[in-house]
Amino acid sequence: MDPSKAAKNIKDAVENTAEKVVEKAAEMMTPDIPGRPGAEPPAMEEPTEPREPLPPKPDQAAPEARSATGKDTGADPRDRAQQGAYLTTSQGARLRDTDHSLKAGPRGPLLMQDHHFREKITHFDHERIPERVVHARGSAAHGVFVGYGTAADVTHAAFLQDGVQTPVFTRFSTVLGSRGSADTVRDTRGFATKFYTLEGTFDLVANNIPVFFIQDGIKFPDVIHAGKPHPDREIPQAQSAHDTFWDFVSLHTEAQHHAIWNMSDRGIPRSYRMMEGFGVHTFRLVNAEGATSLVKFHWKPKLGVHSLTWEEAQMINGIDPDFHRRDLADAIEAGAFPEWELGIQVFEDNPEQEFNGIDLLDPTKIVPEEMAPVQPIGRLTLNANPTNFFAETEQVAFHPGHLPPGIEVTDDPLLQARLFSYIDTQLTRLGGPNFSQIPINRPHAPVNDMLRDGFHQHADHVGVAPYKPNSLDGGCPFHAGADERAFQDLPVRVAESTKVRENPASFDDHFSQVRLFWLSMSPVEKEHIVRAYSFELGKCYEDTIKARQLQCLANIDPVLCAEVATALGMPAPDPTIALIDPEPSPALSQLRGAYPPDGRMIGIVVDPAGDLGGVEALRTAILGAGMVPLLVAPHGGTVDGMPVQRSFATARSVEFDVLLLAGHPMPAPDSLASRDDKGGAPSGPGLDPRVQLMIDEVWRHAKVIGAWGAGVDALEAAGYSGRLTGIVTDDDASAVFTKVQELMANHRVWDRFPVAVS
Ligand code: HDE
Repeated sequence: MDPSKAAKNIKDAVENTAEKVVEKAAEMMTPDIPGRPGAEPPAMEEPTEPREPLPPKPDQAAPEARSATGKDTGADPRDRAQQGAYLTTSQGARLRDTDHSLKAGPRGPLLMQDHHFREKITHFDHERIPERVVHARGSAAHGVFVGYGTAADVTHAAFLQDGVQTPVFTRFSTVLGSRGSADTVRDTRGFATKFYTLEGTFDLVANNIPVFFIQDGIKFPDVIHAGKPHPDREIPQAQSAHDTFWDFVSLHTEAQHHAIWNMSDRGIPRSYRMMEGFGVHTFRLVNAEGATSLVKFHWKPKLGVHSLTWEEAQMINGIDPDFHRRDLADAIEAGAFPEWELGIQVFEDNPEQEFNGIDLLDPTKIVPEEMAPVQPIGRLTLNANPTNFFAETEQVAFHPGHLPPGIEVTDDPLLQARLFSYIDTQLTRLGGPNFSQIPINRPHAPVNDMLRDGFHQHADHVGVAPYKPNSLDGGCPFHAGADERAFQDLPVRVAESTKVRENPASFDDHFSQVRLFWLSMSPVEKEHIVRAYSFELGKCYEDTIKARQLQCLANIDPVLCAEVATALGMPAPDPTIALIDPEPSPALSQLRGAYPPDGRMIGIVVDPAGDLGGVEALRTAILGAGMVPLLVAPHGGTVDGMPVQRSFATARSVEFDVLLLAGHPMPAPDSLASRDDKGGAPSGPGLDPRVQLMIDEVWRHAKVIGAWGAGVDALEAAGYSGRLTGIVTDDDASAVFTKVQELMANHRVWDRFPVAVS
């Protein structure tokens, strides 16, 4: 054939295929499955027609358009992003070419005068800023907080009044890992919310654990240095299962309470959407009459508190290290907006600052909810994903000292230290003192400070007298009194005392509430705690450290100690203190009934060669119920016109909350162990080994399984016949889904496995 004709044929064929692929891709783009990367489906060919930048995706929002001094500019927040159809320099000059540097001839050296090259590379060289020293790994969302008005008797904070809507930005995080570390590690989670109130920004910088490792902020570098990777080899990343961590917590025993929470299922949440949040410290509220109360803040998730299993968490770290980040963004994109109620425990502001013998200034202690119920005061809904991770999630700067009138701090020595640390850290991290002028940090209240100049000053201040008193600027700005809603420093009495470096005696009890936590757990939660300590200490090298921590466990509970000692192959010591049995606090357990399944992932295994009747309707029903159906098939593309989200090669059970079997897929051509390691898994007759593996894993992880039609045969082939706990079979998909939903409300099939510890 004439070579030019051949070339044309090939070109036509490529174009036809390209068109088809694009059409197919557009068809397959169901708007309902979250995860779409752009606002519009991409064209196959590189677009050449100049046009304005694409808009953000519908699920995204940017910080409100405020001036550097908090004024609502009324501008579209997107005006801050890139504009116009043409590529420009940072000075706005249009560019002809960004693909070639300016050279002395096509094969010559680069020319120094190439300002575009220098600007592009220089900027790139400086794209990174220091990551947070702790809580480096995180993800965030925009939302709204609505006050219930129920806090009016204890605080005059305006944003808590009935029906007041306040925009918020919430960032969740792990503590120990670097910015690129995996999400589902065993760790505490940060839960920091910036309320842009009209009386000044309020930052509630909370955790998902109500107590902290240390009582005095001066120990923060110690506990963090112990938890971070070893300084010599810089391993392990984002983990507490190593010698330095257990060395510290077994010596500095006030850390034991926080440590048992980490070893419980709270250390491996299923989702940021399924975590409680705790302000940890006691705060002081003041009402309109000037009366004060002491309070602890709580966030209660609408979806309940749920966790991963340890094996799931470990597998997810490899399979989807962004699991929590993706979960939050996907849920919001799918319209399953995460919600929490903000609540307070209220205590009398007595001179001892204690409640029922519990020192309210000791951040290693809780007040059980049975003693002081959590009273709801407002609702948080996260309803938009950030438009730009760096600009918003990375640059947001929280500070526990950002308080509106009506909320004040106490003398908790940990909180007092935090009041210094958070501004200090931003100086390095965000490059100077003007970080509150970065768009995500701009208050929504008018700012009229006398702070001037500094790196990255965005405000163009007027006047000549940024000092007080002055007459040259007409005396501006003026002090505000209580009538003008000024933040008042309460005249709290500080007892006359001597300067000391010591804790009050009431801080000395390091074990009774750890025991309270242990005794409040259900048997299965106790099993998980035993497993977690056994794993973590089993990863330590030094026997001395294991023995020292076993001594701490003996001071918590003899059964816990004995079980972990057995796992470590070490003797269980006797307690060195008298063990007292406190009244358990059921509120500490995560197993507290049924919750909505919003945003859960449902894997549906289909067999393209089998009967697909009911699958399309099932997908619609799952979406209608606020969950996400993911079709899992032997290959990608489509099955019976339905888009496939996972092939057997790409799927892993840990991505799903529930597994539904709509068919009995025979081993697919790529199920050879040489092509897909998972294909080497043992399997029942005529069943793709990857499907068998998924069934085995969801069974092991106590998740609900549903099957109908040939799916029931697949279950039988896999060895799961009969009425097994948490396996639902019925004649059709909709009957199965109804029963599955009932079971899902409890998160897992808790009674699938017997427990040894009670
Ligand atoms: Fe933090 N903490 N912290 N912390 N913390 C930071 O601030 C610090 C503590 C918490 O998403 C840092 O901007 C000290 C308790 C969250 O941006 C830093 C002490 C609680 C976040 C810092 C504590 C927290 C941080 C690092 C002991 C729960 C992430 C970067 C006195 C109530 C916020 C930054 C975000 C971040 C210091 C103890 C929660 C270094 C010195 C207790 C959720 O300033």
